[in-house]
Amino acid sequence: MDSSRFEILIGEALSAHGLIARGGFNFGPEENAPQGPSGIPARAVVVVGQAGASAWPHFLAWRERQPAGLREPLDTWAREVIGAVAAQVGAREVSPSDRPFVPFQQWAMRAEGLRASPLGLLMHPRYGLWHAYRGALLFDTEIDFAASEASVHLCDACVEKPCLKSCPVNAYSGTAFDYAGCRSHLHSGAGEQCMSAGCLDRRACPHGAAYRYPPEMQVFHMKAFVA
Ligand code: B12
Repeated sequence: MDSSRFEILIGEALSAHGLIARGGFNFGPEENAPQGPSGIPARAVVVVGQAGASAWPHFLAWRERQPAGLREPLDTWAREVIGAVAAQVGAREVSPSDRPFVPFQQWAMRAEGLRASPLGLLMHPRYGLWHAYRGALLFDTEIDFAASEASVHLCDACVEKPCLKSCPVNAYSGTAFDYAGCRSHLHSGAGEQCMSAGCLDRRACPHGAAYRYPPEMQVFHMKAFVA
């Protein structure tokens, strides 16, 4: 099968779950690549994710059919649906939550030409900060990826940096994230606004407004973060 037909097949299989292929790349021969489907080091990876709330209704419909109290439901759902796509296209699925962690942001930077915002989240030229990675497909053979165009890094032209001015406890310094400070604020009761509407620094970014997560999705992620 030629590579463009192959990429269309992967895209169609993922879109049934509101997911998208976020680009990919071939591992170099000297790289310490994770195992591909046959157990040898993978030669190629396709990164899978969501833009805005594209996968949210699919996840909610799936969760209604699951037992109450299921732990880590979003990871479980993503592993299930991306695992099924992997089986269909002869790949091995890996999750951002697999231990040891695989370097999803480094992979995404290579796959999509993105760079990090001052918050550590990758900035996308269309989705802004409102996107995430749900898995990746590892292949035994190289893929003839279309050359990715260098994308504009919107943070370069952002002088005001509102994302560094909205957090009540200044959890983001621009170079590091004060995980403990953020969590203790959220647990203190004073973090009600963050818990109900989402991270204030992330929401302060003007880009990707059309992809901003809806309130119930923000609440879901904040609850997962403080748990
Ligand atoms: C551990 C982890 C965290 C830890 C970070 C602890 C630390 N200082 O390392 C904590 C719990 C703080 C965290 C928080 C969040 N995280 Co996080 N996290 C991860 C995870 C699972 C592993 C990171 C890692 O060590 N990777 C291994 C190294 C080798 O890979 P890497 O690509 O080089 O990793 C880079 C990141 O770790 C980054 N980094 C370091 N510290 C932090 C802190 C934050 C907040 C972020 C976003 C990145 C980041 O720097 C590394 C060098 O490039 C990744 C998924 C993954 N597998 O990578 C998600 C991931 C980086 N997180 C992500 C997100 C969205 C968040 C949150 C914003 C959302 C949330 N609700 O969880 C929060 C921030 C809280 C808030 N105020 O909203 C996304 C980023 C997506 C994007 N658009 O770029 C990822 C990729 C998961 C995903 N499913 O997409 N996270």
